[in-house]
Amino acid sequence: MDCLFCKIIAGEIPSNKIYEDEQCYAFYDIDPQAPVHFLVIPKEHITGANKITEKNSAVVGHIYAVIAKITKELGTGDDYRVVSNCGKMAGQTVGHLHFHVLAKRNLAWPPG
Ligand code: IU
Repeated sequence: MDCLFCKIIAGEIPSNKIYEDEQCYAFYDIDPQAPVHFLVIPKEHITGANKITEKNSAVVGHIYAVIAKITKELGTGDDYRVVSNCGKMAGQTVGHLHFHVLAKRNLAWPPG
């Protein structure tokens, strides 16, 4: 298993865990880009947003529900941004589908 995020799920690489269930795992980003910055990843190894299919997509809806629950618990209000970088040009550095959640600062649009 070469995937860094699969290793985080397995506890082989440390992470600051926020939430876990049978389908997904959430942890604080080690290089935060906002006062609140965490990642939510599916436990199933999906390499990126371009590999979401009708067959494996249910976890994505679940992840958005988990994000709504976590942001409420963290007191971010209803203001947050969810980002999934796909591919090198979009800034993806880890080949395991992940959703960044950024909050508690004004976020510019468009992103860089
Ligand atoms: P990206 O969209 O693939 O660039 O996001 C990967 C993120 O994973 C990036 O923000 C890293 O800081 C973060 N991260 C982490 O939080 N913990 C780790 O052990 C590793 C990466 I490796």
